[in-house]
Amino acid sequence: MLAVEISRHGGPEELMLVERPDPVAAAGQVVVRNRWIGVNYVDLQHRASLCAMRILIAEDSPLCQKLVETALTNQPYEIHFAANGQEALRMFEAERPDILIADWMIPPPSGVELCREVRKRAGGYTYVILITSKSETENLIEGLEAGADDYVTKPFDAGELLARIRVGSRVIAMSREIETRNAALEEAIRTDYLTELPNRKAVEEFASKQLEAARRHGFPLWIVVADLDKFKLVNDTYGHVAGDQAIQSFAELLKANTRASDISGRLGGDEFLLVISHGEKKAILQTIDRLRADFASERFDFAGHNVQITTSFGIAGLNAANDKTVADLLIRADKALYTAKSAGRNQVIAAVDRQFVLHG
Ligand code: GH3
Ligand code: MG
Repeated sequence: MLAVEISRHGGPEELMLVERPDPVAAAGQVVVRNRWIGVNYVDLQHRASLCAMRILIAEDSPLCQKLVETALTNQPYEIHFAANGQEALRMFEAERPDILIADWMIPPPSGVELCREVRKRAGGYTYVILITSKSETENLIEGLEAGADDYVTKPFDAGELLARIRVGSRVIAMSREIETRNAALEEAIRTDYLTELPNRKAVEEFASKQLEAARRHGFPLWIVVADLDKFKLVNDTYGHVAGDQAIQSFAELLKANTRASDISGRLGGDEFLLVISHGEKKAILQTIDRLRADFASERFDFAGHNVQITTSFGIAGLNAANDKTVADLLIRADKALYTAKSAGRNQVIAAVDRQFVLHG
């Protein structure tokens, strides 16, 4: 028996894959336990679409509530009830259910108004089923235009409701899969493949946001450009794989020394960018010089050769009166880096008001 744990909303639920035939569960079934539904046995195929679905039911009639509850007995859904529109909206905000089943006629806001509210919210898709009476069915266009995906007419059959919920589950499962893939793609286009650091796009976007915030709230902002010294020689002498290893090692050092409020990224090649906020000049210079010294003291074993690699750094501090964009800061940080290179490399140069050599 294999145990898989999924964690959703306030506590782990348990998924166990039954590998051998069992008195109750057949092989290839997943045993689902959670606090709302007890124990259920679900085909593996339907695991993704069924076991994690959360349903919010906005229904004030006890009779109708009972009917829905009966329809969902022994089904692998998390069920929550709200007795009026206001409570439903509050629970919707807190729980973000996968499926909302709303009676058209509940104390305000009505089921249709709930639909409109739900569709205004950003975030993952919620499948909405309206419960209507015969007379409301005539106004169905209004319900569908308000954002409902489907409807059932009272008095409804438990089997029909369940079938419609299963349609919703399939739609939501697909929608979640697309959302997950989109999120992964978003992450990928902002991540450097070799180092898994934020890439140029990500780090420049972050820098722009920080610059706006720093100008608005008046906190210090520093842009640091780092470039490995004579790195082409490393590649030419020890090979590209050795070069990659050095780049990854420098990236690890950056990751370990970047605060959650800051960012370090790879601009490309052997060039990196750090965006640091809220620090005073002296502390920033010390931090960067410690990075320089730490990396310079690292020893690489490239095919039996003991190799050390140094880095040059250029720093620019935000001058709110003159720096309008990140590019303005980058130009000065690049100039400082250039000075560091021509002054002999393995040093940190800051260009704040004037350029000066800090460590040589
Ligand atoms: P300088 O001290 O002036 O910076 O000299 P340099 O040789 O480091 O010159 P430069 O920064 O222009 O060279 C960057 C080199 O980085 C060129 C290229 O061979 C190498 N490079 C770029 N991307 C990669 C990569 O992904 N992996 C490896 N191994 N090398 C790379
Ligand atoms: Mg270089």
